[in-house]
Amino acid sequence: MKKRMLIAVSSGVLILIASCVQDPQLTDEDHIYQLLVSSDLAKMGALEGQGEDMDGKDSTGVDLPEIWWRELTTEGSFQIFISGDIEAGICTVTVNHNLYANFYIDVVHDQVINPGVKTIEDFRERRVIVERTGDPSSTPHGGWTIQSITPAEFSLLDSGEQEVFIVSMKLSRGEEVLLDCTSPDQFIDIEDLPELSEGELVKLEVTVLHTNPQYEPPYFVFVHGPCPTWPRHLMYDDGNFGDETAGDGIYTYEWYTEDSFIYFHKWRIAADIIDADTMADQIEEDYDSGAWCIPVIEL
Ligand SMILES: [Ca+2]
Ligand SMILES: [Ca+2]
Ligand SMILES: [Ca+2]
Repeated sequence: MKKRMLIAVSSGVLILIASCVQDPQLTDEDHIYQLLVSSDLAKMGALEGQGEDMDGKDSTGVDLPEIWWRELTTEGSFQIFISGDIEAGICTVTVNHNLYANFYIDVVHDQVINPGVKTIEDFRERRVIVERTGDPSSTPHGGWTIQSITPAEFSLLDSGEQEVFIVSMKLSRGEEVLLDCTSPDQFIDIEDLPELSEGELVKLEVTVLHTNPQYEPPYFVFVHGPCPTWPRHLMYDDGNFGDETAGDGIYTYEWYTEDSFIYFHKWRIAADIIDADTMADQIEEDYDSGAWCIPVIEL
């Protein structure tokens, strides 16, 4: 099986720093590392939020687990890889922060929480453009600031096992498109990140891919964010919840923003696909999921 390897090509600088550097003469690499490790814009979350009670079925009567949730066990070290010319004062940084978690799933509809556990080993990656915009000697982080970011992409560490993928995510508020992302490599200027306050009607539309569908439906799609009551909800392609066209492959969830986060301090919105094979039982080690996650500026 193919294991994903840390990206490390010869043209760049790989930096692995376990703790804060004490040396007063910090290098630019040190400053950039500390900027990213301390920034909410570079963090990637763990999609731990729980979901609404589906009573075991979606709106079309398809069986869903009685309950499921993810629980972080440990995170890998925060790793950055810098490419571009640091001397020129602008560079692209790839941030990797692996995720080790448990996927608790209860498919026995007996009104008792008696889940099985599946292992999650995820590779999370985000790219960030940083620029030196301030005086290196008198501004934080040596004058380095974050200019733009890609979505955080969650994929399986064992990439050969992955069959489900997010393909696009679009967030809108009425006619206003707040985010239209068609690639995990798409940079979003931090000035253009979605800005939301509580009580706004927003809609997330997502397209996905399953490379080897075995079930009907082949997968389930979820939104994580400041959603009603629970921070996680099922997305629909059946004409409900703001979905414009049933069965067109665009999964939708429309909601009034609400501060439902239990685990998180900062708002973010994620699109999350889970293989139906993963959801069909609570005993097989067959966790398969992919997600994109973007920070949201809370007004
Ligand atoms: Ca149960
Ligand atoms: Ca649709
Ligand atoms: Ca299975």
